[in-house]
Amino acid sequence: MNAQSTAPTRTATRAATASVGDFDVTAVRRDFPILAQQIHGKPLAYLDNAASSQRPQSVIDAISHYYEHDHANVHRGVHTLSQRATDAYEGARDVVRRFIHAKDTKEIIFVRGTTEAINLVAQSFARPQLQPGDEILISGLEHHANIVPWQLVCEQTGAVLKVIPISNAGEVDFAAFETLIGPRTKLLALAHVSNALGTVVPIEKFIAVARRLSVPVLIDGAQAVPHAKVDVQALDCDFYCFSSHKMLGPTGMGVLYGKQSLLERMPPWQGGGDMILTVSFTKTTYNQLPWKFEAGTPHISGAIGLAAAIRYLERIGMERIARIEHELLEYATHQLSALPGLRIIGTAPHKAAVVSFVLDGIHPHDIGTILDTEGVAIRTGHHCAMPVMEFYRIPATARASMSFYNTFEEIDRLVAALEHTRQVLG
Ligand code: 7TS
Repeated sequence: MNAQSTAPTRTATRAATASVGDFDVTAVRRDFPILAQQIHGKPLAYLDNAASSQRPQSVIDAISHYYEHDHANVHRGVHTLSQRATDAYEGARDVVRRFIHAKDTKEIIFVRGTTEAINLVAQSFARPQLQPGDEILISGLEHHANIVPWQLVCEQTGAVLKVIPISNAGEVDFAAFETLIGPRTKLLALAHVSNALGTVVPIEKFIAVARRLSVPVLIDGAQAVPHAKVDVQALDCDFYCFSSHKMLGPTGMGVLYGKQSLLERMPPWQGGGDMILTVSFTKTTYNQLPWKFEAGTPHISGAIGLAAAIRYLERIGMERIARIEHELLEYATHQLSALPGLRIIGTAPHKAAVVSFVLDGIHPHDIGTILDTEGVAIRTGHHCAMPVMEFYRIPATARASMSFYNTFEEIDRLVAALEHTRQVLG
């Protein structure tokens, strides 16, 4: 009821915000062919962007163009196609470098995704230096990708995993952090943005403390890079990881940024072709950065697609994206809060466009299934953040996550579909 009574005022807001600057959401949506389809006879409302975003035509075209005209293996042949492929692959590295403002392309390692980036740092950076009793510090809102690699390395070395608690609102407890970080802390690994709650962690504050104590810092930026400007030099973190598929690019592609001085000291993680200079049965010498960490034929089309995705994001502008998504978040939070029996999980004042929620008496999986019949795609489950669910003593949440190409109308459809769910199951 409340939602219906507030809808007219929100409609006025919609009209105003649909045109932030010269942003035309209808035109933008035409760039994403997948969005213009019906699911179960209803227009698709894709609100599962935190799991994976969709791709604009320019990304699809860049990948097709590469396979149609330029494909060959990289760093190998003197023939024209191999040189073109190498130029495109290495050119993509520079696009990424510029996008996150790294100093040098040597600091940009192409990997399969955030998960692989974190595992690389755990095994190549942390493992060789960890002694029994040393500590790795993470927070209570991490994705499993920023928990399990540290548990593995702790099992391998006798190091101990320490966890900074979170508050009921879903914020990382800074005071607790200050008491937990200490002389035995060998690495601080924090999410920039929580995928399950949407919390934007004020990592600058945490990094400043770690810097004072000379503790290296890894940031899991999987949910941050697609939604706001990230400057790794300004942040002054040691490692920063993200995935292409959450930022309009292809799957199977991601980035590990690392400070050159640290990457130089780290041993290779995987061995094989491309990461060596010379190989003999008695002695092998390793390639320079960044190739030292890229064993085997890389995901060439993935890098090219990622570069195209970055160009698209830059054309729209990261500041504008952040503003639009903030409007969507505010609207969704307002409208969903008005639904009787709905509780939002994660209420930090500073959030990305993620709204996790539970509905009284209805399992999130049932919500997801009914919403799908209405054409509304959300994610339900533990979001690979089981400790977060445990903290709130719930098995799962329903999660709507927005991108700049979403509309206020789609949020209205989410709300209407939830009303319908309550009528069917409540
Ligand atoms: N870190 C965070 C904060 C994430 O949200 C994810 C994926 C990962 C790491 C792992 O990224 P990957 O590309 O290596 O798989 N998050 C989600 C999600 O929220 N729903 O599906 C995947």
